[in-house]
Amino acid sequence: MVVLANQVDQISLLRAPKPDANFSGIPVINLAEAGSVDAMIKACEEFGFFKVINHGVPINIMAKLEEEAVKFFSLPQVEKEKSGPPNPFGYGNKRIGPNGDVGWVEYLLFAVTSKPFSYTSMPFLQEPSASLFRWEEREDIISALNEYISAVRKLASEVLELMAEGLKIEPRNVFSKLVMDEKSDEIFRLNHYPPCPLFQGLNCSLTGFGEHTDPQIISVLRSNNTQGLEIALRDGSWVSVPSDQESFFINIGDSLQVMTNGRFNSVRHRVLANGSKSRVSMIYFGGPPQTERIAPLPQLMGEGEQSLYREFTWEEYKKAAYKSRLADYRLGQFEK
Ligand code: GA4
Repeated sequence: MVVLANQVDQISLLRAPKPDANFSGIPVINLAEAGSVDAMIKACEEFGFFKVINHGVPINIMAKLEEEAVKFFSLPQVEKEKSGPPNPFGYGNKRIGPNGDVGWVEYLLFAVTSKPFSYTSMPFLQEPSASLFRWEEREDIISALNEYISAVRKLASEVLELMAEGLKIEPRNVFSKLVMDEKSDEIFRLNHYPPCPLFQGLNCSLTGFGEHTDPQIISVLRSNNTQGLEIALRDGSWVSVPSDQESFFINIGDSLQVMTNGRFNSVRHRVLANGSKSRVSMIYFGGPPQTERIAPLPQLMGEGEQSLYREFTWEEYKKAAYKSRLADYRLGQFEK
């Protein structure tokens, strides 16, 4: 009976056919090159998405966290469930968010905080919702998470500063200060898309994580060498992003789209699970403090230009997001 229920789950997530061949047009931004700022702005406008190379984050920090994530996801299901359910933080399996979305994915969601947390070894992470898992005894994954999050948070801030430079607005930290603030609302997510034996060898795939945009300012994603991520281009067509375990992928979130009055595009993306190979991804979501007013920056408004959005705070937007389905166009209700 359990087996049958599992198979029905898989069938309802079935998509045909398998993802198209890799798209070769993903913008690549070389952080070690001075001239990359203009290319970054173009990528934010055209795609809301780009890949970052020469980012300065040591590969071993990425590899270590991947290793620890694989160890966690290989635990027996009952062990993993001790860290769930993910409302909103903790272990989740197949159910995404509170409104009925499902995907062929299991994950861990963490709140990131700059306030010292009671686990001395865990300065950045808040406890997942259930503590039966005894996180305080999992030193290895906790230290890998902390090391990784510190590095990626710094990278997010650097990228946001380059964006301000490219847009020729002052101060340089106009975006980055929002995610670096001690009250900033940051989330970290480890995703595991397991293989799916039922569909191995068939020319089809499963919805791993359905299409959506990220509500925050910026997201920084790193995955292992398994493909699956797709982004929507401005014309609505979907392209497959070639995996690259040594690089990071940057997503523009809805809040940055609003702050640039629609100049930057928050990218719609999704993940297809391919049936035969595990995909592991780790994503940092940089959001502002709850009370922050999200509105177009006056420095970016041309003469007579009107805001496309009515005013709202990050807290309001987040509340609305958690009432929505994954694929909803969440900015719609805030448009003028
Ligand atoms: C999408 C981006 C992040 O993964 C996330 C997701 C969140 C969740 O998984 O709990 C949401 C989704 C995300 C947006 C709409 C709501 C909330 C699931 C969902 C249906 C952690 C986030 O911040 O928003």
